[in-house]
Amino acid sequence: MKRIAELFNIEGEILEVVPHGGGYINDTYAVSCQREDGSKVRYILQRINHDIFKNPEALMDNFVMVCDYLKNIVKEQGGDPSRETLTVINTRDGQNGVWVDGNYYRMLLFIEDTVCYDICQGPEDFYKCAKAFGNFQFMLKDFPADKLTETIPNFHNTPVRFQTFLKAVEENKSGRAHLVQDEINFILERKAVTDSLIDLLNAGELPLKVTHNDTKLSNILMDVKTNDSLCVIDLDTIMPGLAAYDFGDSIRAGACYTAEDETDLSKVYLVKELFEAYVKGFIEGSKKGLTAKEIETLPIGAKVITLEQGIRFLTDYLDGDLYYKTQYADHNLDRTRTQLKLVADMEDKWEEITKIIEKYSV
Ligand code: GN1
Ligand code: MG
Repeated sequence: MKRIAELFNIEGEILEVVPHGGGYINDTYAVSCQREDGSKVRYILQRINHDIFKNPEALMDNFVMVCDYLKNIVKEQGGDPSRETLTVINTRDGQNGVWVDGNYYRMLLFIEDTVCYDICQGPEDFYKCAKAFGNFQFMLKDFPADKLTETIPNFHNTPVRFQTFLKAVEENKSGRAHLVQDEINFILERKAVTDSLIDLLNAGELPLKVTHNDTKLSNILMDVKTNDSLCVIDLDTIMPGLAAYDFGDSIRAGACYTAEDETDLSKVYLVKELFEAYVKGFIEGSKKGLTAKEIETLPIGAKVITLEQGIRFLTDYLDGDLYYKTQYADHNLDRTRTQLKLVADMEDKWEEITKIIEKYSV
């Protein structure tokens, strides 16, 4: 990894390269360096999983375009672009990334004195995340969407995810389908749900925007000094999408006090206070950039994206764990179950959820 890190335009001597973070797709390392004057600087080195992101160069073009665009806005807003946005470190010959032995790598500046959470720390914290993701969408409102390559086509096209799932059930490559009949049936019964957001988009009721598409809690860096949200990270799936995707993915991942792979399902449920904190923060962060219909349909986003994630985990379980990194045999199944439990709980609390949304309607 040291040899690869040296291909980039980094300062000083490399002291060490160690694995970093908990992503399911790419491999991430922290690179520590020492400058001649003795001061330290760190970088993030990532191997992009090219089985999933088929065109890493195009992905990096998106990445750099969005970072440059955001840096200008942050500057205009009086912020610090080196901490509030990601900084791509080019290779020594000026590229955004490099292929080494059949793998593609990129380098970013490490943003020091920050922390990110896998599990929600409470309503106040979640509100801050919501404001950051809402503001992220606001900052990109005039970004030319047609310049972006779709890094993963149909990423949040839930009906397509549903069809892929049906195929996985039929093919049953792992031979595990008989073990998960309850989960399969739960999803089959909700086919109509998988169509609901796309139907609203196709009917022209929701606007297509530039969205982040992977707005889980751990994709926000919190500043340990100010205890505020600082920087939205993981820009690999920035593509045209719906506000409800970003809202929904955050609720899915953060509006409960359990990890994505919690096995005690009695602990997995939608926490209304967290849901409300996120609604408030997201709407404020979006600075009146959401239409009445967008706000009204946010709960649909939460349900659809949570169900979609359950579908994606179960599809991978049936395929034999080819997509997500797993730590043990039933990892994808445990992840599936938390998502489906959350969907069921959202259904139970639907009336209360929509009441919360009404409170914040424009
Ligand atoms: C993956 O790699 P990571 O952890 O940022 C996935 C997301 C899922 C998430 C579930 C490209 O994100 O879509 O929501 O796992 N990313 C991709 O935790 O599929
Ligand atoms: Mg990601």
